Amino acid sequence: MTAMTDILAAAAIKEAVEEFTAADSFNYKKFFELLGLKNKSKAVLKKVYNILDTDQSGFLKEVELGHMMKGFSPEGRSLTEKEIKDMLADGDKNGEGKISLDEFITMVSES
Ligand SMILES: [Ca+2]
Repeated sequence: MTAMTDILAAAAIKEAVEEFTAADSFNYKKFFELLGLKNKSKAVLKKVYNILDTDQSGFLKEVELGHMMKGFSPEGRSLTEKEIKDMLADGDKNGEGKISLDEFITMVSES
């Protein structure tokens, strides 16, 4: 199984996770930027997405979005309800309540 540290620099993951330790401080655009996701290929972003999609449903649901930071590092905290809602409000373009791979790639490209 692929680990995030096989895809992204461990130092970048550490920096990104440490940036948002305070509740309600999470900003996915800045988080993705710090992780260095923006210049990654779609194939690499798909690998990242598949790791975050823990139940392999093909979508990132609220519970998986809540574990966004934990998905990158065990040091990451759970996101708050507000942070999850804010991320969905921005990233869930078709309003189905979950993030598809295409929406995730768009979120990264807009970061
Ligand atoms: Ca899922």
